[in-house]
Amino acid sequence: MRELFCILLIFSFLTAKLDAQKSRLPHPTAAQLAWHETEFYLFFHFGPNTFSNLEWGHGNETEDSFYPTALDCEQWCRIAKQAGAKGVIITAKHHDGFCLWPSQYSKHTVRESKWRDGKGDVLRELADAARKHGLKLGFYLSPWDRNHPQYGTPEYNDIYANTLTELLTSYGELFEIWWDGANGEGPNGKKQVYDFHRFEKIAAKLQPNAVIFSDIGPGCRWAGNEQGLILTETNWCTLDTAGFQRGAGGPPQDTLNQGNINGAHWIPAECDVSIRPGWFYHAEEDEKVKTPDQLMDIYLHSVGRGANLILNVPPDRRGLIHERDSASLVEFGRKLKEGFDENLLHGRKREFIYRPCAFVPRRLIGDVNDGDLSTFERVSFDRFGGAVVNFDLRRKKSFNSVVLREFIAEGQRVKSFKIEVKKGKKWQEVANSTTIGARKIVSFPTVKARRLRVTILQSREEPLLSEIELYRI
Ligand code: FUL
Repeated sequence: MRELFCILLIFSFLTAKLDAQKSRLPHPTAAQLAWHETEFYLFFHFGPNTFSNLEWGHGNETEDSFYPTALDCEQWCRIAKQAGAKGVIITAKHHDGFCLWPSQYSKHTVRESKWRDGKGDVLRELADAARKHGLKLGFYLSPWDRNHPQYGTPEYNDIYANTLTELLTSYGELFEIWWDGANGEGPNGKKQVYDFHRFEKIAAKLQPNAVIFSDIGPGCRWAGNEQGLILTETNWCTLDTAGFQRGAGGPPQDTLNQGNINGAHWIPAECDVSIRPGWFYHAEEDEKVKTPDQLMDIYLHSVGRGANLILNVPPDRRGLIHERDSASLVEFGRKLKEGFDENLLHGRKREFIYRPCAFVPRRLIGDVNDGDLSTFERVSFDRFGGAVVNFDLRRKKSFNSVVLREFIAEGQRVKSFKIEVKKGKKWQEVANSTTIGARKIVSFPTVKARRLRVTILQSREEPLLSEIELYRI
């Protein structure tokens, strides 16, 4: 009898594990998983607009107008590191068509300028600095081009394909390629019909580890606003793209912000925002640089809601990050580090959790508080009557934030959850929310308590949690 029981137990554990693996839910590619872990990176809008004080250059700016007097991409990268960013993305070419590298497919580049006697290459300097400082690199290559004589003709698709190929083969490994949705007229007054299908194929072949950003992915999606925010608690990494196009034909902005719960494709949200009102540097905005607290608020409403954050910090006419921006960024980075420094659950035992048995591949079994994103615990709606994880801190501690991470390699599952602390003999709810995804930061007024419990209330399939962390931020 006992043997039969053991066999049945083993069988049920194994089939449950297989169920988890057989899930039909959309899930990220390896490149997207790595992208999720990149979480927060800087955006650099830099080019003729920096010198003409425009946001959208006309395309007829002289090449000589681009003349940074003290360009130092190492300074950009040092500050990015101090801010806690894990990567950098630069406008290799914005809508004005000027190329920050000597592209052989354009006559409107750094090569035609007097800067560094026409021998400069901003992308090379940034790629070298990023590598040196351990930052990932990405390029924004505007499809819209207000300078190129071929724009608005089928030949421009060849030009764009060649330019993309050049970029993707000259500067090492990239983690993201940014396709802006803006599409206006070129010099001949015509709009372009882009051959995005062809461009996607080139990117997939030449940089398989890079994720493509656009309104509809395929790698990641615009979050529907330029404030850098996921506006509600809900953010699904899945999206339906059928019938939609990049730019004006994209999904509605609230859909981009929340995703589609039953969406067919894994296309997670990326929140973009500038540290200043404009995307390019304007001296008159020096007083309007976002404060460290504002940046923290944006972080909590983007990364803290399962999205990635791309924060634009436009270099100035010297080719440096302005003192005001760097001061704000460095202080923000300090707050971030300090706030998430001590995970109060680290090393704490949790109770009432359905542990997978020893027959499940060891590499996938972990504790929800082991700090290892490549492992998970199943938080089953089990014999204890609920999907509950319960922690005993051994003594009362003050805290105000819980971080949850789903094991998204197996899809996004959790629909709602709540967090409670024990006050006397009673459990008291301190927060509740909807989706979790890659990372959810839930903040509440500081409480002092010894026991904490997280209950998954609804889930699309059995919840798989990678981490639960507790902080006082
Ligand atoms: C927009 C562009 O038109 C802006 O100039 C900026 O590059 C922003 C990030 O995307 O669509």
